[in-house]
Amino acid sequence: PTLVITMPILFSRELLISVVVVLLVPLYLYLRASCRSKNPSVLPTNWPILHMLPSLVANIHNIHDYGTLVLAGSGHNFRAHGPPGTGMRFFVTCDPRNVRHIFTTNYTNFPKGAEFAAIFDIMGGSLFTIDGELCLRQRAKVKGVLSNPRLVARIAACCRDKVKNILLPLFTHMASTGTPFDMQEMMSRFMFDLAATSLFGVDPGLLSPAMPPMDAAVAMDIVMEVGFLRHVMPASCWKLMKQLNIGPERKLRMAHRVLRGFIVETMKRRKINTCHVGNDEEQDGVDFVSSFLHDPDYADDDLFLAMMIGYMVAARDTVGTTLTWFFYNLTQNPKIVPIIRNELSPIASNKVVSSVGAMVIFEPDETKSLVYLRAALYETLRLYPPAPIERKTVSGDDIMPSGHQVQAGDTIFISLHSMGRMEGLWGKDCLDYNPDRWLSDDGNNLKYVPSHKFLAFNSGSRMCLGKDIAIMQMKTVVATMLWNFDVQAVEGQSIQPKPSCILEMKNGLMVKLKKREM
Ligand code: HEM
Ligand SMILES: *[C@@H]1O[C@H](CO)[C@@H](O)[C@H](O)[C@H]1NC(C)=O
Ligand SMILES: *[C@H]1O[C@H](CO)[C@@H](O)[C@H](O)[C@H]1NC(C)=O
Repeated sequence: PTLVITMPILFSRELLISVVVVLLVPLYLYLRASCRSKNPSVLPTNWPILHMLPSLVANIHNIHDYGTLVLAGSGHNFRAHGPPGTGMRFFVTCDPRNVRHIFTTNYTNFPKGAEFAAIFDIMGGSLFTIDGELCLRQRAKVKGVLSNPRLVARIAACCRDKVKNILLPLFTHMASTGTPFDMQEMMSRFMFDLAATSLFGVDPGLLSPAMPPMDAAVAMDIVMEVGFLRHVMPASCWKLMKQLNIGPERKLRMAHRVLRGFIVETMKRRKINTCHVGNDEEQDGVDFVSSFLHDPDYADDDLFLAMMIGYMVAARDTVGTTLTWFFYNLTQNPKIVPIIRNELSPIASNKVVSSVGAMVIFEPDETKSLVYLRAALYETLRLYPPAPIERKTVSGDDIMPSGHQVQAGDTIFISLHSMGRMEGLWGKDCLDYNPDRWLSDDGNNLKYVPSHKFLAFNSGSRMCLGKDIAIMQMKTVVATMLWNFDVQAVEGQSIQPKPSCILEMKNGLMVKLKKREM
């Protein structure tokens, strides 16, 4: 059945070749035997115990859609386990009642846990992988830094300058020559620069006419892709591969080296730069890193590096991915663009444009209150949450609001991707891109939607700390882009998400730009 047909996909992946032979073949034979009796070709509508691995492996290239299908068929929740002896017990949910329980009501019972920390060992000890007391402390610190008005103002100014001085000239050139280019790569370069600038006060210049190699950005993608494989593999399996330094683990190790090198190098450049500006105290609050340099809590080199990598992931991958999906959706839904332009037009008409055909730049402050633009971004985040899954561990036996029991040690996967696609949550048109669903009846305000239903920025005590910054950056890019250009997707490309902890597009997004006549 399905399993047998799709196994070659797995074999053809260079990543898994060595392990497959050693570990997965016996497993595969076992699972094949157990699947025969269960009629796996029919999708389960209510499958209390799913031998997860075979279907997962068979569908790994399309994991999010598969999860959505199973979650929709099973009433938003299902339990799964790996073969006996692997100790893999999962509860998979996209039910907002359970999400509220896990993230808020009984939050302390659902830490990220040791396995999550092991999967992202590259950020070990940093806010992104820790729980409990330690987390409270680090979180308070990061929150303080990210809400410093000087830092926020500097990030906004930096975003605006980068749009004006680099992005617009570059896109103008692309438009004039009609050259198709990969929007995902551009956004990835752009956000890498912005994230690094707000972090270190140093611009790596990935988005510049020279288009330098983007090794560190690629290394970050590898961290997220291998992290994803680690999520779906038995821990013993990837740990063995790590020890043997083979397959994806080898790639990860190299990526780690690249990232370390990048951070060390950038810190050196920062020193040189700050010598001209003044001493570190003057720099305090202007970039993220200065608040950590003199803090004894972060004196450890490894922890410091882990923090920086974590911050780069949080700030760069998320926004870059959302922007790419946003532009894709707009190309598929041409009706939306004039509505956004309509919202921008009072701002644009107040500007004195220096010459005919000159570009209009929207300042971060000017787009702050735009409701429809925000709704359009939320709609993209609903369908394409950059972090498509959350993982939690159960610390004590508990009963979910849905009635499901979970046991200490179980792993919970929350599919954000599926959550945005449940008819039961968003209605019959749940798969349509429709910003209107976010608007109040008079259309002048946003509707209140609780974060346990719209989980893109997380919910409860671990809410994203950069939400406002992210929205500001996205609005600034989108407003300026859409006002000045028509964006067209190149026809005939296959748009699919990549199996990764960040919902990037597997093959990128080729677009063409046309300068708007005004
Ligand atoms: C569209 C953009 C963004 C989205 C969708 C997003 C989403 C998220 C999510 C889902 C988490 C929770 C991760 C987890 O616990 O597993 C998170 C945490 C976090 N985000 Fe964001 N984020 C975005 C942009 C940003 C930006 C631009 C920054 C920084 C300027 C940022 C800073 C953080 C930090 C520091 C945390 C850690 C909070 C904690 O663990 O307690 N995020 N974000
Ligand atoms: C929270 O979790 C604990 C287990 O740690 C459980 O005993 C308790 O019943 C749960 N509380 C609620 C409100 O569900
Ligand atoms: C955006 O809109 C289309 C058309 O409504 C919808 O089918 C899809 O789910 C959304 N995403 C993409 C990539 O088009």
